[in-house]
Amino acid sequence: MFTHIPTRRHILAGLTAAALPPVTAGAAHADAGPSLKALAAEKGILFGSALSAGTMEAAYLDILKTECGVIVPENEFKVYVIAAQADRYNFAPGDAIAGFARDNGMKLRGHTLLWNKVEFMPKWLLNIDFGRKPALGAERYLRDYIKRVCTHYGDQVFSWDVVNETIDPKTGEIRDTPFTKALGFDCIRIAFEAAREYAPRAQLVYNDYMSWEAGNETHRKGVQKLLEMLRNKNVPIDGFGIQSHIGNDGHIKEAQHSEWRAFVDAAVDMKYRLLITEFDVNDKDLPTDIAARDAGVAAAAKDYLDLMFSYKELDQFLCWGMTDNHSWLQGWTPRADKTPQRPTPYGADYRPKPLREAIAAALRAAPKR
Ligand code: 9MR
Repeated sequence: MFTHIPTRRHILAGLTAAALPPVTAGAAHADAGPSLKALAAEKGILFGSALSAGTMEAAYLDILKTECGVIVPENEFKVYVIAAQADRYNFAPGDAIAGFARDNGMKLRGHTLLWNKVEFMPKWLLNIDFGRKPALGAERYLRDYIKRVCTHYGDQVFSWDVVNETIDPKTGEIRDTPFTKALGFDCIRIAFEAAREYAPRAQLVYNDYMSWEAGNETHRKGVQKLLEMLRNKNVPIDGFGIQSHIGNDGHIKEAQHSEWRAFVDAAVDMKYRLLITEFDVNDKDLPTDIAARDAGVAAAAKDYLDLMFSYKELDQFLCWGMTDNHSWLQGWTPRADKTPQRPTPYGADYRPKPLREAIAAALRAAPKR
């Protein structure tokens, strides 16, 4: 089971940051011109990043304060943190992040009310007994969980990833979980309805990681079918979160532009707002050489963001972390050459990289929404 603190990567990240000379955010931004949030705001886009409770150190927070208008807790609103124990809700890690956002005048996204994937549910929930009438029991549990989480954060969370990753990329079907066993598709409907009831002013989003690369066809098809079902059944939903972990399997050269456009067009035709919720660039298939690698990452990002920003329905853009040392990819998909990944706008030295400039350039080129 994955936990929010403290992973090997966080420990390594801490060591790396500690070993480096202190860099003030001002120095890091001196040549960078306007902040990413300012560039984005000019185009009607809200820019921000994920933040994890394990990485709340001052120099990192300075970058977030300078660059970001919105924060999303990377892990702290997940059920395996909030309800790690069946009989005790733990909001403390999430509250730390929410407090940081509030204290610094940043908006807050919520991720996620139903991550409908067994790998990310606490053990006790996997073995839960929903009683003699499992459909009723499961609905009661789900509604009560969503009620507690939504009312705890109230209007501070202006946008919720209500359901995350419920489509199995291999089959294109809804994944098997204790909730789908008891309720089938209805668990998705119930999650959105409960979110509408208990977070009535929040934007409600379906979030998933199907990407534009080859090999994602079944995943895209399954997600499109789900988006259609949600509309056909009048489920209360506003937005479609496209995670955008590009280079997912290290295939950033095999983007399928026209298939991707058709997929995004279909969501737009169904009147979904669009969000990039978790942007980063996996550099696994790029060379060891830093300059060549950073150029490859920047080029892939510019290509992708130019296409995505052409959709005026897209008005939120969040990175999944702002510095390489705090990226989940370090531990998740290590490079064959064992050098650290370089997937985010800032290096482990907290200085901006070519990816930051590529993001800035894409924002400058984006049409106003
Ligand atoms: O970045 C997150 C990592 O720290 C966690 O260990 C992992 C499991 O909870 O989740 C990662 O974030 C995922 C996000 O919640 C959903 N989309 C994919 C993200 C990267 O795996």
